Amino acid sequence: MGPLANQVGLDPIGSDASPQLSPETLSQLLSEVRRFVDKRLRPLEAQVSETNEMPEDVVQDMRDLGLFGLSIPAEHGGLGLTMHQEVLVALELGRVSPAFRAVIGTNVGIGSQGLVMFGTPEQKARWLPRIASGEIITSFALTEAEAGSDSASVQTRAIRQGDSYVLNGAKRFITNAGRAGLFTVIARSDPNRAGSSGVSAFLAPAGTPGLTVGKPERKMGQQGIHIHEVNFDDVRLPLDARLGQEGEGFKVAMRVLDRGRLHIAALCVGVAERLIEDSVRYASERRQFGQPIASFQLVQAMLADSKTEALAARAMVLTAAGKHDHGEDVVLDAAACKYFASEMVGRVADRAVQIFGGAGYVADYGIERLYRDVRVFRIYEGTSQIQQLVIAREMLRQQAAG
Ligand code: COS
Repeated sequence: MGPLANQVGLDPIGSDASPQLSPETLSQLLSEVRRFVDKRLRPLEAQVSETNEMPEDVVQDMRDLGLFGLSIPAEHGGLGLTMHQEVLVALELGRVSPAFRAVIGTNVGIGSQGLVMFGTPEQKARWLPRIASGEIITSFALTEAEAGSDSASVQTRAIRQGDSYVLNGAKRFITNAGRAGLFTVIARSDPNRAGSSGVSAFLAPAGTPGLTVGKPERKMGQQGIHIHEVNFDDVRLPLDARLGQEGEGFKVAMRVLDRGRLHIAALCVGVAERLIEDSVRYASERRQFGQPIASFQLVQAMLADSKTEALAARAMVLTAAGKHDHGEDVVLDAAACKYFASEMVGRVADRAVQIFGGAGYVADYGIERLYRDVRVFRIYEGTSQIQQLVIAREMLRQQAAG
């Protein structure tokens, strides 16, 4: 039993969990995550935000609970959750400052899924068990100064020289890079091809000579989790460090992002539900004009709008995750979920500040912190504008395909 289990009486999530969790095991997992969030993480929110540091024992507790391996197949030591099950866990993890979820976020999402989908048996055997256990943290290095939304324009080069690829370039805003043991790097392997077809994906272990990580950026929210610049200066990788075929890197990135969008959308719903609960509680306690502000219809309207939108987003995410698990193409659905849920939680957070009034603007109440935390959901893993673009393009493609 890990320290968490000792502290709050939890059983570590079983390492023998199969890809098809029984309904009982799933419900046990969800209640353990909820207890972990409520009893262990929520009391630490303010401290993590103020110190901008994630306590190492919390990271260890996450390892003990199996959280780093949610999406890693059971044969490689993870819990092997379906997308629907992963989304249910993400809904629970959203009930606390999203900085905590970000600790495991890359291992569950963008840092591991390229390997899961495109890795060779040898690459999977080498890395996935250590990713699933949380022994190593992963990062996804796509974004550059001139390539964020326009992912096909990456300038970082990976030039083949004999039995190596030599990487040169700079990535930025890379989540968890300071802790990462493994980077999935999207780089241009064919400098003669300008677009997506000249791009490949690579697995670059931390500590490879020439791979350096810059200091953490100072950012608006989600303190305790860090983003960094990552530099590649003649970083030499063996040929078997390439993930997928040469020229397939853009597809790797897009497939990874498609999946991640459902997880992020669920997280947005979780944070919204938390903000709504806090708003209802505060509105019931806070008195003005001789009565709780919850009795005023204009306050009720804000609560009703937030609840309605959160329910809609929840339904969208669960439906899309189910479609994903049935093998359906969810490119449009995932983009729509990420778009709607991230915009929704922005509105919900804004109304929460309004309902809390002056207290919503004061740090001690925690609402302004969540207001700042959720802003990035509309930006990272594809901006709202990129999601709109993806949705419309898919609609037109489907129309053209008849
Ligand atoms: N899954 C698999 N393949 C995909 C795909 C997907 N979701 N989306 C595109 N592709 C393929 C296309 O089929 C095309 O293949 P072919 O050349 O064989 O036809 C290739 O990739 C290029 O696609 P496309 O021409 O559509 O690429 P664009 O440069 O026009 O870019 C957008 C498309 C803008 C949608 C893409 O760059 C994107 O999603 N950008 C946002 C990335 C992002 O989320 N960044 C955040 C930072 S990373 S945390």
